[in-house]
Amino acid sequence: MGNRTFTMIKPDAVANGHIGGILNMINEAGFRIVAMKMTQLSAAKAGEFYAVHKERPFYGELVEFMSSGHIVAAILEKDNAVEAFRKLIGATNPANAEEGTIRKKYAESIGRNAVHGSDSDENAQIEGDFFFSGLEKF
Ligand code: DAT
Ligand code: MG
Repeated sequence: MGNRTFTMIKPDAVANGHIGGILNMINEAGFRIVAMKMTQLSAAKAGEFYAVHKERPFYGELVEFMSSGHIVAAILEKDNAVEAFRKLIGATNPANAEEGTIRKKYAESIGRNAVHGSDSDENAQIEGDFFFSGLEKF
């Protein structure tokens, strides 16, 4: 068993019909999907999820966008999952994302950038727990 990371397919990618394409890239990269659900965040929940960014100038825009439509939340497993998944998604700004990354292929802009990926093992645990109960994470 590898370790775990947390991802969301963001409202832009869901609305644009890219759930299947993104899940295919995740599978092709060797991640096991441990848990997955489609849901929509309230503005309050989106604000809580991104609380670490609340002093940043883009926070209001980020919360509005992330609560604007359905998202797909998932816990993924692979050796070195956090780092491997950050590599697969590519740079925050798709203009800087490498060829072959999810954001290069699917992101519209730095704000509407198709996917989330946890930035540490600790945050992967916190973020997975935000969406999934213990019974859902097998
Ligand atoms: P990442 O999602 O690559 O971990 P982050 O944690 O720095 O990036 O920021 C969280 C999200 O906030 C990011 O995915 C999109 C949005 N964001 C970041 N920087 C932004 C900016 N300069 N303008 C608008 N949105 C931004
Ligand atoms: Mg981040």
